[in-house]
Amino acid sequence: YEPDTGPRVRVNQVGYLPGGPKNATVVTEATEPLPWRLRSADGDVLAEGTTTPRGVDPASGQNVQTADFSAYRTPGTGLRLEIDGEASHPFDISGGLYERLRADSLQFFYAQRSGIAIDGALLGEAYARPAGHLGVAPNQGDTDVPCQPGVCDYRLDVRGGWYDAGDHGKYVVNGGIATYQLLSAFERTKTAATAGGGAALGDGTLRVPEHGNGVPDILDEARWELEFLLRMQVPAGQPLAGMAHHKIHDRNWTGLPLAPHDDPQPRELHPPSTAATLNLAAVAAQCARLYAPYDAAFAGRCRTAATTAYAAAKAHPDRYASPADSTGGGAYDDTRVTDEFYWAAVELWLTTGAPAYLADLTASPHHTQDVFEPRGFGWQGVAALGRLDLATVPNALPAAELARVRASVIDAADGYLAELRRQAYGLPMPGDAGSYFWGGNSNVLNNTVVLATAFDLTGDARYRDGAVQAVDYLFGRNALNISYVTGWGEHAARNQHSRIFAHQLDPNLPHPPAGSLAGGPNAALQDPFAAQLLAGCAPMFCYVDDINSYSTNEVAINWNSALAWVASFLADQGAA
Ligand code: 9MR
Repeated sequence: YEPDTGPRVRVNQVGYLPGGPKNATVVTEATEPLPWRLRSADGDVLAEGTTTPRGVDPASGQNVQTADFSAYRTPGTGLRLEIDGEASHPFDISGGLYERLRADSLQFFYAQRSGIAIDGALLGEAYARPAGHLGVAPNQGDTDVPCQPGVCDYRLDVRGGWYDAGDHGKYVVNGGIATYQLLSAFERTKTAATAGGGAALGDGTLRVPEHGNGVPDILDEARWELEFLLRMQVPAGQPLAGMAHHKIHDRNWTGLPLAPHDDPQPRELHPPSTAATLNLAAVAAQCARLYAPYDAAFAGRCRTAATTAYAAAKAHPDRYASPADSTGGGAYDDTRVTDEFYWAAVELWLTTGAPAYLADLTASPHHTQDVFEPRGFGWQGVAALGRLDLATVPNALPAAELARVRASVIDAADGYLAELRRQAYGLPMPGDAGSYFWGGNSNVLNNTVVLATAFDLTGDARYRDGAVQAVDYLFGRNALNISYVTGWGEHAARNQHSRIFAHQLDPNLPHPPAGSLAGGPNAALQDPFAAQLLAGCAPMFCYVDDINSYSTNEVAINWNSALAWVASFLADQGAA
């Protein structure tokens, strides 16, 4: 299998911010520096310079050189970079580059909503569909869902929320990190100097049914999931009251395509877990402080859920979701929950100021450890979420403590900066196969969140430039010359694994909406399609834009939430 990788000059196909870094990579046999030329859409030479030989890039196996044209700052469209007789895909230089991505990346969540009809007038007629999983035949849920045999003898109404990914499952741990990132993108508008007070995320900024209700649309979208997460809590009076069920999904895996309202499978609640319970505690605590100005009753419900969930987790600290529980839905297993305890304690303390949570977070091993790993945080490792909020959300930590917390974010950002400079393709993750795993594109973005936060904390342009540069990789500056975001860039992924957006299998169905992020190269090739097609691939080549490859090319709420956070940051930098 030889993918068509297009021109050997690899750029961010979306483009570059006028005042930002502008880097490209060329695949070449040459080992001596080469001349580069930046050309206008009309072919005029706008700037020229010389490349830097970088040798063989370990993740791609390619001999590469890099070009830096940051000094050119004039806005333009349809520009191309020419090196070694080859011209790149066209790109723009513009401050408004990422403005629409801010909304596109968030619209994905509306498209993933369960329990509500998707309005074609809002999202485009191709995306209109009836409500899924409201108990209307052939659906069997999610309004009155039993537990798996032997797990409980009550039934719960767990309607709503977002479908996790290309499947119809709903998982509290992954809903947790995704909701956190949307709420964090909103909360950042209260503290970050470049966030313009949050107008760009306010009411009327998204195409959601709730626009015009006086509440910022990003909060309306996040609330759709929060209401579901609250419903997953074990009711008072039942065994394990206050804990959260780990997940709810089909009894058996279904095929593709399958519209949510056509899913005939029985739906089942899986056992409560400590990790899910702490995810609920953390995001419900965020909810309590962020919705208070808009809906005091809802904020109060969140606060109660957060405190009861946290107490239940402390009473049952070792209920782990089984790695074997992956029939009909993903496992989302996790046997180390000290990081979830830390994150939940942080959020509860930031919201309530109660000394008991401060005592818990201070006693956590994560409070003094480096929580930022080279390959980024994710649903299984969430200590960084707590640390980032402790560093940015106003709180009463003693000055020296707060300084140490903030310094840890900046140290981590220094590490990611050094890493992206080492990489010929500029990504802020180590250059070996270990960086190419299931959903790794979201980890690239999560490291970008840390760079962006370091900029918000310090105002030091090196971190902003690092964050801006890091996304070049996702928008086409990579071995496959592909943008991993649908609708963004000349050559972009659009056949992501999804039961809903299954255009590749049925031309009457849409592609994923613009702004949908693919999981990305996965050197472990964990689906049969990729394993057969891509056997022996160099890590950065272990990806295929085919709907069958769920381990390299799925969509997922926790990946798009990372994109949404970063897109909002980038849009702010273009405007700044
Ligand atoms: O994102 C998850 C990834 O970290 C795991 O390695 C993988 C296998 O367990 O599962 C991924 O999550 C999938 C989930 O299990 C089911 N819904 C689709 C998710 C994205 O592929």
